[in-house]
Amino acid sequence: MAKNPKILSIVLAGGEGTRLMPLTRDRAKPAVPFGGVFRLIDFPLSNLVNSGYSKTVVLTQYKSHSLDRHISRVWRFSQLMDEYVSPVPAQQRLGKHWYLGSADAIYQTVNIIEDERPDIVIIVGADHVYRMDFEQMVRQHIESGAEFTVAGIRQPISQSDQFGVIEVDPEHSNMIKSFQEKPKVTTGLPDAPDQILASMGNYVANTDALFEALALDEKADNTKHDMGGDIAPFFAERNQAGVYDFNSNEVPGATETDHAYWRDVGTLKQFYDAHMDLIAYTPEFNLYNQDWPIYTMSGNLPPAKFVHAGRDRLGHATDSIVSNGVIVSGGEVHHSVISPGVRIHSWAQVVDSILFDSVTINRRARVYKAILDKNVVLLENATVGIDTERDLARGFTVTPDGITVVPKGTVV
Ligand code: ADQ
Repeated sequence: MAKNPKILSIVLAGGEGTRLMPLTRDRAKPAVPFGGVFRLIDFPLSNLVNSGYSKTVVLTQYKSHSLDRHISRVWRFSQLMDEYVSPVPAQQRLGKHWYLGSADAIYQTVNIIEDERPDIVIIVGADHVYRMDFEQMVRQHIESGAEFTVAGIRQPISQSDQFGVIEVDPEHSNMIKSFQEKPKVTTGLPDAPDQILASMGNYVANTDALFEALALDEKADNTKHDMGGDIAPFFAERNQAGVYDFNSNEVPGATETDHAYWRDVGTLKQFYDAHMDLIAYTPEFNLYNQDWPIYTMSGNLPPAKFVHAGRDRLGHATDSIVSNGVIVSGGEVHHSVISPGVRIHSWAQVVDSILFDSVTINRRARVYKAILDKNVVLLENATVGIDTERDLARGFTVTPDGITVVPKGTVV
């Protein structure tokens, strides 16, 4: 391995995100808004840039229009410096099919990777909220001599069937003895029987070894062409898979509470809960850490404005995140995340909720424990989340935990 290996990052951004419906009805999961001004993909891309890696291809597939637009608007780097984030749509280069799985997605873009001739590739998913310095993982990968390294984090054993589960080699704690994708596990870790070591879906690989594994996988029967299901187990079987402990990752400016914060936001409940983490009194995930910024661009908007429209109409927000371009005029916002361009009018109430771009809440309307997608309008006196039976009857999604989700553009 060269002293300064050439590194290319690949972001897997083709997942459909069916469990986030209706938020993924018109957009790919990595393009789903998060935290008022961000999109999910801003988290992995910011982590890569902050780690010093500025050549990235983003593999897109389903409903990628708003994702492509976001990437080309926000993530355009200096061509002069040869730094880029480049969206690569499914090519159907190798046959008349879309990507079969995440491994196939990479295999079909081998020509693009070869153009860059990297020594090492970093492969990351696009649907998690976290801060991570990938440079520390790359360093361990090189030092261990493994061909392939998986980032691991402890998770409750009850969730083993949602993750790749790593069994560490007792002789070499940096190496993986076995890797199983989404098994139902009954035995936990030796020092924590109620936990497993889960794959975060982030990998570092030597390019040659990865190409070899992908080529074998492409020809194999009995494969889902999946990075977690097929490629990680392949390297584990030949004793070439290392494991990187995310808990050891140090990011500048991290607090004790948000050190090693990582959330899968694949379900509406997880998505909602991760938002509530942002607005906690001591935030579990601190968006204000400017030593490791999360980058985005949210339009040319003026600052948020709060208007007292009369004695009983004190426009205000408490325990909330309020974005630029918002006007709260005589209404009340509590414990909520408000995206750019939202309007909240007199006597209206928004509590425990997430409002996407340009939502309008008219006079006396009330919102409780809800996610309102872009351009939703609540007419005067309308309610959402107050009567979940009624919300269901109106065709809205209501999660088992009672979070109501109203699709883009609905007038209520
Ligand atoms: P999942 O998230 O269930 O588990 P998958 O659906 O393959 O795995 O998604 C992984 C990433 O690849 C996501 O970012 C997704 O958007 C993207 N992706 C999926 N199919 C794609 C395709 N055809 N083209 C491009 N991108 C695609 C994975 C691992 C587990 C690990 C969890 C952690 O497989 O081992 O534990 O992530 O959440």
